Amino acid sequence: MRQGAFALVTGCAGFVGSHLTQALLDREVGVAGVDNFFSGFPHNMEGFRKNPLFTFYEKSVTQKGLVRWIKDRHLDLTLVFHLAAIVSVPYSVEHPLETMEVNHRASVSLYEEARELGLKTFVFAGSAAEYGELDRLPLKESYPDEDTRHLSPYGLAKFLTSTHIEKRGWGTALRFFNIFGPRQDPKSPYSGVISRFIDLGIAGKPLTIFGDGLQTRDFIYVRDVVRAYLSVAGLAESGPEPIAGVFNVGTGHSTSILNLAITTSELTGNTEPFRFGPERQGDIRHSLADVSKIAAATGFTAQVSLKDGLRETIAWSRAQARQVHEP
Ligand code: UD2
Repeated sequence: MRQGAFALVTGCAGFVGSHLTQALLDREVGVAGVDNFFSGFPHNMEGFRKNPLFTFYEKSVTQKGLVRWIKDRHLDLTLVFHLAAIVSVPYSVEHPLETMEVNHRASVSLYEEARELGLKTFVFAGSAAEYGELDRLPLKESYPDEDTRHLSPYGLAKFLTSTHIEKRGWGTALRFFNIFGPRQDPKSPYSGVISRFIDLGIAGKPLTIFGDGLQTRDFIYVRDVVRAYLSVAGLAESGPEPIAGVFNVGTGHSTSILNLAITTSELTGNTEPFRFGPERQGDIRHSLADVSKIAAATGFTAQVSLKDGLRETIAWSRAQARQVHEP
């Protein structure tokens, strides 16, 4: 095990959490993983469930004193990666109090425990949703303030937690733009556009574009997201010790949804014409990260192109589909 490196990963059975856990274990960092399967799945942990460096606890992050509880069992705990959250924006609109409880109050409480215990760092999973209605592109970490109008309780709760961490001057909040890759669940109506387009593309069904398709997003592949996590936590091959503050994690390039639909159709061999539906309520028009702050602090830049990420995700989805069909 890396000397002195042991991490708590909340949301270890989720899409991003499972990739991060695997990457930590690959680097011989021990991991205590926590998940309550609210939106994660046991099968996401298949690759590491039996790894001797990994211990799983089925728990909610709303449990008071969770970091201390883990520290009592893993005395070498030094790092916390807090990914467990209410992840659906529409769910947050319907359940604002639950969202504030999990994505803000419980998150701040875990953060304060980690700080009081004198751990090395605490990394919080923030979101581009923290920018709310702001449309000065590219989006800089310094733009949102108390007057920013958030479009959902999800965005507000994440913003309040990131701001708390920034003001304390210890620990990191990462504002992720649109993450995609293997293990992103395509089945919910609120799933990310890429997981839906790939799922439909492989099935040879028409893709639905909401609005004119000229809205744009900054899509980042999950492997790059994991690299960003490692770089801010002081675990990159070359790079600084843990850094503090709020940082965007995106590619700094944007793509229109129409362009994405064309590329995904080409790569999946789907020839069905697109359907156009009404614009989705509450959608932002454009989203693009200014990525200079994290690059200056850690040297991190995204490396996987959209096309390569799509190819890898399609290959994974096809393998999944085969597993379902072959007994
Ligand atoms: C992303 C995040 C969300 C929040 C938000 C903040 C994901 C999955 N969601 O929402 O958690 O952080 O950013 O701004 O990363 N679309 C279609 N057809 C479909 C599905 C989607 O045209 O079948 C469009 C949709 O209307 C939108 C775009 O694709 O304009 C991206 O949609 P999304 O749900 O993947 O992500 P976004 O940016 O709304």
